[in-house]
Amino acid sequence: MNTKTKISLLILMGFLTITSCGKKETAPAEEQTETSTEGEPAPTAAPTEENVLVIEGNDQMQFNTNELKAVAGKPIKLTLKHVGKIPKEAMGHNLVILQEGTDQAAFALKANDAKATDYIPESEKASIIAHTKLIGGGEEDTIEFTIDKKGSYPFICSFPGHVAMMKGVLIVE
Ligand SMILES: [Cu+2]
Repeated sequence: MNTKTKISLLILMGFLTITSCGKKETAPAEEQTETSTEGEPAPTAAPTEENVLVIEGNDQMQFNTNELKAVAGKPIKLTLKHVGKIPKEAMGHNLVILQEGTDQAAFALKANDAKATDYIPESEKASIIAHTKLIGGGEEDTIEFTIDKKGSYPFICSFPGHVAMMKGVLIVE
């Protein structure tokens, strides 16, 4: 007995789907641009300020730098720190900023005789732009002043004998 298996062929009719690509893009013509507001930068924990200077003097009769830099026409805040231990009678330090072209040696000689005014010679006031007070070990002093004219201004410690080692230049740009 032959089992005739009728295989019915299913004719699959493939439908050709014609997809017409008629895309209509309606893009927004205008893009909104946000105008950024000019806000102040977010405050930081330790803001960096211009014209804030710190210089140290020690028991070895030395400043820790011989060059300071500042911007003209803006207040300068300068701090002198005595990081040593010796009292000011024996190892006093100050920082005296002098006019350009001042004869430092001549100034220092006058300063030697000005013990009563902490070695700031009254007769030479015209040559002094600014100065700290005389301090001893562990002390510090901060002064504020402004220099309008760009230039190189010598600074010294006017304690007797110190100018030989304790001197430098403040560059104002
Ligand atoms: Cu000194």
